Amino acid sequence: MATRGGFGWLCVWYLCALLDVASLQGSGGMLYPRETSSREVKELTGVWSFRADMSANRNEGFDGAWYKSPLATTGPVLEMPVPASYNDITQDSMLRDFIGWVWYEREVQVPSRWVKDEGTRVVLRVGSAHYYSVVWVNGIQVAEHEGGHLPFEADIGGVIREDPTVPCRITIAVNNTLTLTSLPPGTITHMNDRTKYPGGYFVQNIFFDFFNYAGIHRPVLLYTTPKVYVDDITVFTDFADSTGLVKYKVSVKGASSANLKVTLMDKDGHCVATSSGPSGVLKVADVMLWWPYLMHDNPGYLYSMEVQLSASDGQSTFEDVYALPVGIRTVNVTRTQFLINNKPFYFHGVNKHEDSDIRGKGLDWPLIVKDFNLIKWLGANSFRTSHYPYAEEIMQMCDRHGIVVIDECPGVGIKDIRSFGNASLAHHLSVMDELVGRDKNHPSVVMWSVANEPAAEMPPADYYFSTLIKHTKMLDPSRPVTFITDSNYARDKGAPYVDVICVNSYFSWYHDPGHMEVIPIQLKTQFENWFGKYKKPIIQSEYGADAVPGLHSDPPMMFTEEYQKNVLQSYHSVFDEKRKQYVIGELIWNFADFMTAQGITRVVGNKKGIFTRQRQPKSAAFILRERYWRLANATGKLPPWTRYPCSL
Ligand code: GCB
Repeated sequence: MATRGGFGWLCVWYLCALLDVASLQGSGGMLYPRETSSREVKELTGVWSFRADMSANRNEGFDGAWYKSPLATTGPVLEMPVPASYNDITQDSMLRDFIGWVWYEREVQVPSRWVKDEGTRVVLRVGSAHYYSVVWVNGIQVAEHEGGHLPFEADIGGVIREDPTVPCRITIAVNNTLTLTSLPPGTITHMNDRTKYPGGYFVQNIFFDFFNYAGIHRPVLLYTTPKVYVDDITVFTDFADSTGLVKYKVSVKGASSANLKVTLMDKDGHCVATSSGPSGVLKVADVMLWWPYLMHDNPGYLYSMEVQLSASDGQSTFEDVYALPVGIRTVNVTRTQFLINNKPFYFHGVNKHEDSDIRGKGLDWPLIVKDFNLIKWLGANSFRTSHYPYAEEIMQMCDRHGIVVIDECPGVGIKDIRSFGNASLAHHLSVMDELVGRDKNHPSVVMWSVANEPAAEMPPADYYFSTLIKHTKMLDPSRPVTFITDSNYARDKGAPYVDVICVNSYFSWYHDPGHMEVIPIQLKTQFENWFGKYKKPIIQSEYGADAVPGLHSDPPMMFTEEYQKNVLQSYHSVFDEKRKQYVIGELIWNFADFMTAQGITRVVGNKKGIFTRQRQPKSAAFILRERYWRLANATGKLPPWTRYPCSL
């Protein structure tokens, strides 16, 4: 991790160097679709037609070309909400546990001015679909994408203009099968013993601990841009004394040259800096830095960077406008500290899942806003996107509220040696390209996590992780990189390459169950081993215990609220000792109970939440709340009105 140099040209040089390296990545941008004076957005949220392909080989949809005609003409359809996982919407257990292709379809009335104006690009964007998707418009394939959790899009202007009289029919086939090379990986086992299983019986094996929800999880949209348009923006920020620096690079598509005007506005809409051209540095006097929640009395300060493009193709003139929220802050790591704006930052936060009743992993605004309210109530300043990238809308909330994010890719459950091969690595690298491409401009994102608890003791892991981590640093030299390891100290391959060591451990739960008295000694040993060997700061990236809400016992027994509470408190006393040395954070597992596959260790899901799945607090939530506000008061700079126990 590079450290920030002095002000002036050194700073500018450093930012330029960052930008040149970062601009090496992927060809196309994935700017979040925003309405501006030159762009319109049409959400396709609502009820779509749906059918799961229950045929033995799951291929009837392709054999019968279900995309060629309205889905209802090829068989019965269900009504299915988008966005949502399909698994918990019906009463059919076959659909809940379905593996294979499902088909979604809806018709859209595209505004005629979009169709008539040949100078308008009409783009279809899928926020995420889980995992492999093929998209057709009016029977013509327009996109194919591998991987859930990340957006993909296609310019469909040509297709809809072929026959403007027909409504635009969008068909999306989504396959949730996990393979040795997908992320997360999985395997399929065919059960061929006819004395035990019916013909054609197969199961999906997964190596991670959350329900394999599937479907179209995030909004599907149509949006427009002019034919010549702002395709991507990359910003790196720095500051010295009271001057902020925003080094930017804008990439344009549709023309070889364009005039660009860049204006940075403050929150009140006042222009604070301007520039022109595809790259440059905006200098902001009396800068308002982006600060984390509870570290400053004005957290999450965002400027708006407005990029105005004008270009001509000889016949017409095109004008495009895009407004990107920009937070000015720095991130650095030393041997023992994590610095935001050169001040020590201690992560007191949570691990989450995108998970809720009925919706599964579908984006749901009431849930998102409730979760942010709970995070703030708790006094948490951060979370980790365990175990996959979260919705862009959530990242935007983090920017606005100053919630710091460790941004994790879906590299979870890499346990089979065959998932360390070249094809797996190539896919993992391209997922990192997509993730960094999508999230690089979020000030809330302070670190990339490339994997969770891989079987890093396996021989190919060293090459795999050194390549992956180097690649991620090449994509974004401005942020530290980590992978999440577990308490098995043998799994330290990769640790030499990371900037921060993140360790998950479940003492007195998966090891020595019921023996909370071993926590202090085992936790101290864990920290001393890792720091002793690598001399890098450490985050306790997971710890916790299951608690069935309403179950009590004293003395505490496993699965009761008292046991969960006491486990947390035993960890906390060691954190308090080590955070004065090199422990830079603690993230509880988990924010809320969440659904898992059925199994003998899970009673309708994982119960390590400090909130229930319905977001009601268990006893542990109050313990954590007291602690987090105490930590915030000790490590942050809080104005009196935010001091615990005020109500928010
Ligand atoms: C872990 C995993 C997480 C699990 C958790 C548990 O180490 O990273 O995905 O849910 O433990 O509760 O077992």
